Amino acid sequence: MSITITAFEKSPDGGKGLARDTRVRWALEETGLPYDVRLVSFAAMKQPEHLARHPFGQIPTYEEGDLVLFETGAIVLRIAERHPGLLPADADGRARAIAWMFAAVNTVEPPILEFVTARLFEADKPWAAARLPLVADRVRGRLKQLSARLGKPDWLDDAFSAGDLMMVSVLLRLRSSGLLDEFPNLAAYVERGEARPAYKRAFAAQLAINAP
Ligand code: GTB
Repeated sequence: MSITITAFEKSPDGGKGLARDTRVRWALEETGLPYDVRLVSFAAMKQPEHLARHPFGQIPTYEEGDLVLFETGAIVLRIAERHPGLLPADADGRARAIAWMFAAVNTVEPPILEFVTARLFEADKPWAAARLPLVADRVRGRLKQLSARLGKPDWLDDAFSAGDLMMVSVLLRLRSSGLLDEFPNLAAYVERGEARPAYKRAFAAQLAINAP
């Protein structure tokens, strides 16, 4: 069954790999699945054809035969459940990996998004200087907890899983802020993710489209 995902026609990040199609590409590369990419402009994302795939007019989406999915957590889970390489074989290990996927998008990503929004998109607001330290501290709080839990091991729960793929993808958004470097084990964790051949292939594929 052929797979098609959608991605920005031109990502605003100019190829830093921060748009969310990268995590889906990464999952597909980890499992060795071939895929096609349909590039969409910001205007096209809000048109009925794309809204039929994604109710919120966003990327990425995932098409596999009659199945159309949105939300990266759901997409990566679909890939991970059907193809070896991203979830442990034992049921309890799978459940824990899925818990880390939810933790990434539900617990760690929200304060990071708040921080990124405050830093990059609200910097000209009169209240920006007062708000930024507050949201930065919320991120630090989460990173401190995650750092304590990860400790020294390479991955969150034994072998690399879809939980790590999602967590590393979420943390990557912090790189340019320097916040990640306050937690050396998390910075090293993210580097381990980026060093995986599958991540490198995913990154190169999006860069080929988005490089300025
Ligand atoms: N919860 C959804 C998911 O996980 O799939 C969120 C999807 C989402 O936010 N998609 C963004 C989008 O389509 C692209 S990734 N935005 C357009 C819109 O809402 O109109 C977010 C993103 C965009 C740009 C950068 N960047 O330039 O650095 C980074 C991340």
